Amino acid sequence: MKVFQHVNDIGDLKATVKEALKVKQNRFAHKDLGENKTLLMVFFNSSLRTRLSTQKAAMNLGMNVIVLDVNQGAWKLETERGVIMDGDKSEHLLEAIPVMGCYCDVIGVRSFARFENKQDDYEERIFNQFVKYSGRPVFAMETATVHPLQAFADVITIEEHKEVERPKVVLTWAPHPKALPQAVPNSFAEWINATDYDFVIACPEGYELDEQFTHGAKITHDQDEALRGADFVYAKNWSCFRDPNYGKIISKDMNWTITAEKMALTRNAHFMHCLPVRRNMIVTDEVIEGERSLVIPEAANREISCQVVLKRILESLA
Ligand code: AN0
Ligand code: CP
Repeated sequence: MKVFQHVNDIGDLKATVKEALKVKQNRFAHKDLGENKTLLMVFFNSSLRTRLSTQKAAMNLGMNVIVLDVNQGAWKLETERGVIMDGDKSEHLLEAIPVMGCYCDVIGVRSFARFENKQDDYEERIFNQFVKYSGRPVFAMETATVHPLQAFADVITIEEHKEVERPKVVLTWAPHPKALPQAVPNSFAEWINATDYDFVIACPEGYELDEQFTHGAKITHDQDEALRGADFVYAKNWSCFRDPNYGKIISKDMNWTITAEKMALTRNAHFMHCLPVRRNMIVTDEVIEGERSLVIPEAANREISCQVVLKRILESLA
């Protein structure tokens, strides 16, 4: 595997989840695979889980790890070609990327949507430059439009906790004070669409996601209707995808917060969120602390999803 960005990049999802559960049973079984191989993690944005779980996964495979926080200590990077660089940016991405490639064997990139230009975000301008110019396999640690390591961990978590063969999974928008990317819900939709689960997306009008990810899922603007009979409730805020409001907030409706009353509509559903989460905006204290909350097991599975991805990449280098 040379690029990891979409569910199709890992081949058969069922078989890959099986592989993940096997890795989880013995996470040091392949500790020689990464010997003398170096992972470079490049962060344009903050992280807690991705930063720690990706390092841990790499260490389980015997890799060395270098972390670069682009906005702390590195030169400020220009990303547009053709710009006269007379401002505060000392270096261009077009030199920085191949230089980074000199010092490592695999690169992980975190680069969120900037919401300046929808086309730039949805063409994955930053991530694709790493693919094109680094000369190394590259995987997404949340890019402008996707967060596949999270979605993969979420599918593993659902497989581990489902109580019926074909669970009803609800992805619901919830309110948040700041504009957030669509990457997490995009990938969640893409990966759940690759399973045979009953999948419903609930969001206020105007918050519909890009159909390239949601295609095939049921979409409703009635959260209560979506929650009825749900086995898993996956809450997340995102900003608008559709024009003319791309990257903007058009609702902060607190009636969409996941409360105990909302969870009572479900079939004793598990609560899920990728974290970080704003309590009592997205979800109440009571629900996130409740015994059906899976937020910590989801985070724990980030080590596993990443280890499977790194294993595939290392196997293709060998
Ligand atoms: C990010 C987002 O919503 O995409 C990262 C989530 C994993 N969240 C925030 O910026 C708060
Ligand atoms: N869920 C997730 O990716 O968290 P971080 O932003 O802390 O990495």
